[in-house]
Parts: sequence; structure tokens; C-alpha cells
Amino acid sequence: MRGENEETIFLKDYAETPYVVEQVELDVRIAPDTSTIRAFLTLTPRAATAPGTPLVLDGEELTLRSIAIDGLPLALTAYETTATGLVVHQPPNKRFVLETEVAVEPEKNLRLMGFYRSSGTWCTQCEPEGFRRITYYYDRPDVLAPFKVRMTADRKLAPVLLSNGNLVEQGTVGNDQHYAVWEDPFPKPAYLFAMVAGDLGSIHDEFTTASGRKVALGIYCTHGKESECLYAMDSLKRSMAWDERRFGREYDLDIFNIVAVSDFNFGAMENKGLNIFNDKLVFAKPETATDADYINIESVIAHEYFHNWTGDRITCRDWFQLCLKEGLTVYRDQEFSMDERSRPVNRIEDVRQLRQTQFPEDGGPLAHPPRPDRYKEINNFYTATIYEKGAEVVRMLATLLGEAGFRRGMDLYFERHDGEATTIEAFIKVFEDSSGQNLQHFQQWYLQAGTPELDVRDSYDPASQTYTLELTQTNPPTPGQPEKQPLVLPIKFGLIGPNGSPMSWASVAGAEVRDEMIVLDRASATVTFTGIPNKPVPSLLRGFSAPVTLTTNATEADQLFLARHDSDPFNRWQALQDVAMKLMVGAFRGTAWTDAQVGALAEALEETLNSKELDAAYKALAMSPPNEQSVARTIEHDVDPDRVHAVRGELITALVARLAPTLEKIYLTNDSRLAYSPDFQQTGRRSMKNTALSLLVQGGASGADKLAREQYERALNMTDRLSALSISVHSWTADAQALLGDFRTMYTADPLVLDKWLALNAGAPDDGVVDRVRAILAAPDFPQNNPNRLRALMATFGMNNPTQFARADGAGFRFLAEFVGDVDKRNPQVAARVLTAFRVWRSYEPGRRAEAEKALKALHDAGSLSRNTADILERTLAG
Ligand code: B3K
Ligand code: ZN
Repeated sequence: MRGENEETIFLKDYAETPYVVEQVELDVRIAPDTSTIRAFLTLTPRAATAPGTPLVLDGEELTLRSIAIDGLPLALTAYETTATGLVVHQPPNKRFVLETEVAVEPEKNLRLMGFYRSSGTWCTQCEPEGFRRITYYYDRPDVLAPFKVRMTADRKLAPVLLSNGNLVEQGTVGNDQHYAVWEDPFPKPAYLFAMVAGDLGSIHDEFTTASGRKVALGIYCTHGKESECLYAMDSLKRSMAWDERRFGREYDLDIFNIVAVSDFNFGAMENKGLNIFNDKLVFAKPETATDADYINIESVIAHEYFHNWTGDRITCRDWFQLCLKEGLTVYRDQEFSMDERSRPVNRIEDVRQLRQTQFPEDGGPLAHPPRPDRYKEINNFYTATIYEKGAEVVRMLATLLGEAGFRRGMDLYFERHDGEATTIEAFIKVFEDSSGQNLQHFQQWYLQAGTPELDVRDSYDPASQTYTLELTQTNPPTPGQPEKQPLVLPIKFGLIGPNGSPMSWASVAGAEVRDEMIVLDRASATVTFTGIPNKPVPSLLRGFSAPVTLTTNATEADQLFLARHDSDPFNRWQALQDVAMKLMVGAFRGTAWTDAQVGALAEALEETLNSKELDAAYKALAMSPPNEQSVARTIEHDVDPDRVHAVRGELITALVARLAPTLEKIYLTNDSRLAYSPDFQQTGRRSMKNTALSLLVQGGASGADKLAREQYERALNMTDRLSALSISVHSWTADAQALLGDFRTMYTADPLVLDKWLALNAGAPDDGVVDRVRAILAAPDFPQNNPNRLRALMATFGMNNPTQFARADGAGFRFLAEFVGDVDKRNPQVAARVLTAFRVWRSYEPGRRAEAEKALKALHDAGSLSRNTADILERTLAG
């Protein structure tokens, strides 16, 4: 483990390697305890490389057994191994083959990076820097080479041997062993290497590409789980067809395999031709998976598949460019899910996710640009900013260029950069070249951190029939970036006349206005519309066309008007959220809402819920008031989470007092006993029904607790059962404890359902939660090394239990910090991720802030932390 004072790595220091890797051949002998890897690397010095330039390869926790060049063993003085790699002092000044043999111990690899063993299956995770834990190599994304891999293992322990590319040979060795040779013709960086060996079940299918090539599809899993992989397979085939239709991208190898493993630090990994997945993103059956699980499986299967073009065929030059593949691929998977389900509903959900995960990151000590220029630990940059904000930046590009213009740019990107490791600048350039537009200013989105604040004030002059919008953007400072430039903001909008229909204008001046979009590229602008007969209500930032926080001079009446009349479904939803938010924040600050205010909100909600055009999934979102974290974020400073919790509860009670009959009707009419399907319609109806139930229980409607218990007991699928349980637990009803106990005994055998139970325990807002979670964690049979179990318990506690994590007595902070210190010794990535729960610590009121700081400092003082955790901790304390 490297120390915390390791130097920072800077983008400006990028330099090519002095040697080119032309070919990689691996001979891997897999066996319990110790496996060996012989690597044959064909290397050539670049023309500019001075003779005798040392060959410096990365390597970590490897035991070197032999080393040779062109078949001749090296003298001890000719090379050196260090804690971070291998140095060959004077390699030949022409093409040569470096041959090394190393030993590794996958069973002891609890970090789950490199080669490790999960529930009996050997597997790999190489992104970003795991390959160096398999063999000595240039473990960086700009070194691309074809790989050939020979795997040998015991036939019984590992009847399945998989790697990237195509299977070119297999056979037996003696009585017990067998081997397989895989060859990947596409040059790739080491982070896309993968290898799996184990005793696995599988399902198989086939996909015929648009040009008529047949691709064999396989999903590998624990025996007995095969039928739970069918939805993943279906999602894969739909993804393959969609990428052909929407982006003209065909799959390129003859085989595409997915393997589900139980111990995985992340969601999934896009290794070329051999995706490895966290099993929670593969396995689904109605009795154990919720609608949300099905939706996630569909989107992550798509995401990893789409990486084949945006990630694998075109990869990143260096890790600073991570969002080149991640932001773009998230954009692609979001578009896929929108096409498969519902554009407005998915957009609202994606924006909710952005606000929940990325906005607090961007507004806190861990803020960084989508394309950072420095890092200490790259694993800490797989963030909501790189992924979700990265996707928003691509979405803005698509908005600015229009659908056809965006597609032309993407076509050029695939044509120009196929087979390369490239940069954000090159990505922007293809859109400049294909559209003729200058995008240099737009590019600033990639370089600047922080969420822009957009303020819009409107005014109307009846005498001249002119309507004016004054727009101002502010870009607040973030760590290391005190000064900011204004950004290019595409602001989609519409003007709505008093009768609720769209208004047009005679002329507009003051900023670039295209169709119904203002492009604000300065700190401020005054946009004047003429020929406006009456004062309109503006609908601003339609579809959330730029990732900003918007403030306006709209009155509650304006917002309620938008909630009824806006033709943009996103803004209709947003208007209801805004009114609820205004009431809650006002109450938090001491201005209680009036009966008339709640009455007006309830009426607008009721109208939405009774609408004939809106679908159920949309209505479910419309009736969910902003959650406690987003209320806290709007309050910004001196947050007391207990008061936020109380105020939100009071608003729900006041709304339910008016809406109970409507909610009960929704509950009853959407309760269905149909055979389960994860489709959009059924999912929407369940979501609407369960949201209604949740409000009824939270709002204290009579009989609602009982309804929840009954739903729990008679549920036919996990969505309904878990919703009922979660509603009971979150309101900590009289039944909560008993139902939790029942759920625990009913599902002990299924680890993925156990995660749901762990998360429920950790997310309950009751005072006993710290003790309860501590006891669960300390139980002798708790799987201490499994990331899913640890995250279900501790990331939920830190991120989704605002009142108990931020207890006034500091017990929540201390508990989480102690956990981080402990788990850091085994799995630094899990530890560092959980620690990011503290990113909002400065927004608390002074008492809690002091407690949080004490807990963070205690963790710091407790001694040696991994580089991952030390980096997060230092930035959290400094920012
Ligand atoms: N590219 C992988 C990320 C692996 C992260 C390792 N810390 C998953 C994805 O974004 O598709
Ligand atoms: Zn990805």
C-alpha cells in the first residue's frame, strides 16, 4: 500500500511511454492459493527514445519468479523490482521480448482489484489500475496492444475458462487440467483485460447484426441462477439493436459474454467482449427483484455494452479523460432507457439523481471538473461529476447542435478516432468540424467545477407590449478554482399566455435565441420580446436543458399556473416541486405556510393526479415532495436535519389531510393482481400505488398503517412487498420491527435480498439505528468482505439517513468514521466511497459541524490510511 504523501499526478505532465507494446501473450496457471502468470511482451523503443532509456513498468504485490529478454535470463544487476513496479535498466535498442513470470494470491486479494477469487470463481477487475496486480506492464490507457491469453486450470474447479476476444483453442492437460486460448484482435489498453475461471452455469442466445453477422451471447452465473439472467439477456439484445438504430454501431467480435460475480467493487465492467458484472445488476425474478432493480439491470447492461464503441474501440488517452468514455456512455444509456420507457419520466428521474448525487459533490469539498487536471488517487474520480455531469455536458452539446447535428459529430468521432486513445479536446473538435460551430467556449464545461446559478427576473410593459427576461449566471468558487468564467448555457423556454396556450413574439433581441432556446454565454443578458399582448408566464430551462440551479421571481401563483398548463412535462413536475420546496424552506426559516397555500398546492396536485393524459409513472413523481436532502441543500447553511425532517412531515400531513380520499382511490384502483411484468405501464402503476400508500402512512391517514401491513403480507412481488415494508420502517409504525424480523427470516438465503434488509435497517430514521446497525455489523456471520453488504448497510446509513447520520450528539458521524477506518484495511475503495457521506458536513448547524469535524479528525489521527481514504479525508477537511 502506498503512503498518503504520494505525489499528485498532473494532466500537464502527460508524456508517451518510451517503448511501444506491440503484442501481449499471457500464460496463466490458475490454482488455489497461488496462481502464476508468464507474460511475453513484445516491445519496441520509439524513434525518439534515447538508447539505454530504462523500461519502467507498473507492478503491485507481485512476486517475480523469473525475468528474461529474448530468452536470456537477466542478471540481478540488470533490473530492479520496487513497491510500484519493475525497472529494466538498459533494454535493447531494438524490438525485444520481455518475459516475466510472477506469482499472485487471488484468495488473499480483498481489495478486489487485479486477480481475485469471489465465491470460488477467479475473476479480474483491471480498471483503472488493476492490471499491475496481475503482471508487470505499462498499466495506462494509452498503451494499446492485441492480447493472446492461455489459461490453464483444474477441470473440476474451473470448467469454464473465459477471456477477451475469440476462443481459438482448448484442450486437456493430463487427467485433471484443461486449458483455453483466447485471442483478442482489437488492440486494447490493459484496463480492458479480463479473465474468469470457475464452475459456472450459463445461458446462451444469439444476435444477428444489421450486416448479418451472428454473435454468440452468453451470460455466466452461479449454478441455479440461470433463469434469473433472462432479463439481462433480453436487455443486452435490445441494447445491441438500439445502438445500431440510433448510432449506427454494430458489435464487432463473434462472442459477447457477461459474467455475474458476487464480490465486486462497482456496478459492472466493460472489458472487451467479456463484461463482468456485480450480480445484483444481472439477477432478477419478480419474487426477489424490485422494479427499480429491473430498471437498473436494463440500464447497466446497456451502459457496459455501449462502452464497446465509447470506451473500448475509442478509449481515453489518460485517466484525466475518464468522462470522455463515462459521460458519453451515460448519455447513451440514458437515451436508450428513455426510448425503451418514457422520455419525460426518465428525464425527471435522471435529474433527481443528478441533484441528489452530483450537486452536493459540486457544491462541497470534493468538487472537481468533469475533466480534472490533477489527482492523487484515480479511483476516487469515478464520481457523479464524471458520470452524471459528464452526461449532462454531452446532452447540452446535443441540444445546441440538434439531433441531426449531434449525430453527424458522433459519426465523425467514430470514424476519426476508432482504435485510438483520445481526449476531450478531440471529442469537441469533431463537433466543431462537423457543424462549423466554434465550441471552444462550450468546452469550458469540462474544465470548470461547480454548479452554475442561473437567476432570471421577468417584467412586462403593457404600453409597449414588450416582455423582458433578465438573465444572470454566477459560477461560485470551488476548491482550487476561485475564479470562474461564465459558461455557455442552453436555456430552453416557452412563454405561456393567460389562457394556458403558448405565446409567440414578433421579435426578440439581447441574446442568441434559436427557436425556443436562449443561449446565454455571458454573465448576464437582457432578452426583450416584442409583440406580446399580455403578461406571459415563462417556462424556463425546459427539460432541464442545462445542469444549473435556477432561481426566478416567479410567484407561487405562477408556479401553480405552470403546474397546470406547461406543455413541458419536466417543468410541470418542477413547478409542483418548487411550490412544495418554497413552503418547506419558508417553514424551516420560521414563516409557517397558510391554509390557503397548502390548499392551492393540494388542488394542483389533485388536478395532476386526475389528468387523463399523464401516465402513472409521471403522476407518482409529481406526488413525491422533494426529499429531505434536497430541502437541506436548498437551505444551504446551518442545516438542522431533525427540523427538516419535521417540516417535511408536517407538509405531508397537511397535504394528506386534503388528499386522503384521492390517494386512497389511487391506491385501490392501481392495486393489481396481474402476473408481474417489469414494463413501463405496470411499473408506473405500482409506483403510483406505492407512492400513494407512502404519503398516506407518512401523513398519518387513519388505517394506512394497516394497509401497509396487509400489502406486505399479501404481496405477489418484491416491489410491493419491499415498498410496504420500507414505508412501515420509514415511518417506524407499530408493525415496523415485526415486519423487519419477518423479512429477515423469510429471505436469509438470498444475499441480494439481504442487502435490501440491511439498507432498510440502516435507513430507518429512528433513534435506535446506530446501535442496531452496529450490532448487525458485529455479528459473527456478517460478510465483512463483501462490498454489496457493506454498502447496503453503511453507504445507506451515511447517504440516506440524514437525521441519524447527522445526529446532534455526533454518534452517527463517529460510527461511520470508525467503520471507514476499519474497512479501509481490507477494501480501500469501499472505505473511501462511504467516507464521501461527509461531503455535506459544512452545511450543518454549528453543533453538528463541530461533531462532524471531530469525527473526521479522529479518523485522521488514528493512523495509516490507504491512499484512497486519505485523499478523500484530506480534501473533505480542507475544502
Ligand atoms: N468502467 C467501469 C468502472 C470501473 C471502476 C473501477 N473503480 C464501470 C463503468 O462505468 O462502466
Ligand atoms: Zn461506464
